[in-house]
Amino acid sequence: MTTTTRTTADWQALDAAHFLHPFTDFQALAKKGSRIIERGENVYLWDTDGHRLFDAMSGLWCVNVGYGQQALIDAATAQMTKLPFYNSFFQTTTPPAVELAELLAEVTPPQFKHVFFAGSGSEGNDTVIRMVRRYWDLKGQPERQVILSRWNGYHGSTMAGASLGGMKYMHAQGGLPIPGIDHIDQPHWLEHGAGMTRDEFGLKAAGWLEQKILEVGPDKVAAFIGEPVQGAGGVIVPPATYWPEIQRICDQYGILLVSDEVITGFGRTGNWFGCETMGTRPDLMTFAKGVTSGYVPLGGVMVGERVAKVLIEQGGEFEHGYTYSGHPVACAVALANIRLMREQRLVERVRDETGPRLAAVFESLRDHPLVGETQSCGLMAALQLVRAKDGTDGRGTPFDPALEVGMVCRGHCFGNGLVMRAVGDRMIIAPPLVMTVEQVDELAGLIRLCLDLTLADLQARGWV
Ligand code: PXG
Repeated sequence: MTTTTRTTADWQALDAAHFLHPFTDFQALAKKGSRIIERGENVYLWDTDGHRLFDAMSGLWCVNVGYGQQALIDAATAQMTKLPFYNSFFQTTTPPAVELAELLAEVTPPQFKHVFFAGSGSEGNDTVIRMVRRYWDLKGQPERQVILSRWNGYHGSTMAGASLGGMKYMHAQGGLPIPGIDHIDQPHWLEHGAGMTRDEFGLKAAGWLEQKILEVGPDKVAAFIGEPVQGAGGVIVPPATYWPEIQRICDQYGILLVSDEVITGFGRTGNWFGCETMGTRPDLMTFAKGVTSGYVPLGGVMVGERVAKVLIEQGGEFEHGYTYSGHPVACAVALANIRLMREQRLVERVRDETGPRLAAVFESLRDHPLVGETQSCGLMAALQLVRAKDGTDGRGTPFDPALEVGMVCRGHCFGNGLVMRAVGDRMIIAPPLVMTVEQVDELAGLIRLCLDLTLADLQARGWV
């Protein structure tokens, strides 16, 4: 709790004076003043001016059980009272970390019996690189160093995470990627699939992995990492043919498959993990965000038996770990979060009720003059803003990117009580998994209102 009462302007001035925000143009924000979010309940947020917002981004893809869940609050309080911290180095452990490891083995696919805990998704992916290279060392193939990933994938913001990720603007700052990481194009049909059906394109895009493996040398490639559905890249749902073909290629060349489930894990796609939705059998799986619904930071890597067996039986010491690996408070909150998800059948609700309803809503939005392609998977969805809807394949004519039409739309969303993200001209959502079918309809109404306001605004500017 803060100890002082301040006005919005006070908070903005203090914020600008002292707080360097992530992924932010500091000067531009200081000029404009940040939005101060003060309170949350269920799927709603309130700012310091008392405005209510429908949080269709679940905080930052994480508050899956919604705000104000007493069971998580109680779990944190009880654990902080009993034992706020102890480490898991030096042959020690704590009961919440052990119980969470057991529960994770239960809710993840059957190949996963072990977990390595970290503090975030980025740290989890750092662990992935260390672990993958260690695995191949122990297998007697130390030359297998190269990890392949995709352009416009997102895997975090540490040196390792940003290197695995395919955001060129991130690579441009700080001399990235680090050595031994290489990228292939993303399975984005709108960008690369002209003249092909989605299924044809899915096979072609997976083929880029095989081409890259042959180019690098099959005996040098250690692993392939990808998000089942790209999140930060713009909710890009790959064609159904893509992931099974990726799995086939990884199997053929003996390459480890890593599923980055930081966003898609814990129910987001209508199964516990996105790999189940996409039909892959990953060897490693990064998680964070939804494991605690973001109430406290926790991340980690699920380690499949293929890798775990080698690390355990042939390993000796694995020289890696974080102070907060297995933090007892974070693990206690994760336990409460996963139990709540089970009690409330959240994954089943996304699969059978809210997910299909959201899919129908996004399909119906295609009648709007500004909307080209729409995509959804469970409770994540995207719509592409277009200048004109020519043709029949949903491509339409894009806006000039310099106009930043997505940001115009985003402004109308914030101004009318809706948090919806813009990735270029692609508007994306990932609402809390606790939302009801009625709230999906409420969200649909808000989105349509904001699209109408955006259209009127663009017409007034003469951009459409
Ligand atoms: N992998 C994936 C797939 C992610 O989405 C990370 C790793 C890194 O997690 P940490 O906990 O280190 O942030 C993420 C994080 C956005 C946005 O703009 C997305 C993320 C983080 C910040 C912003 O959509 N995803």
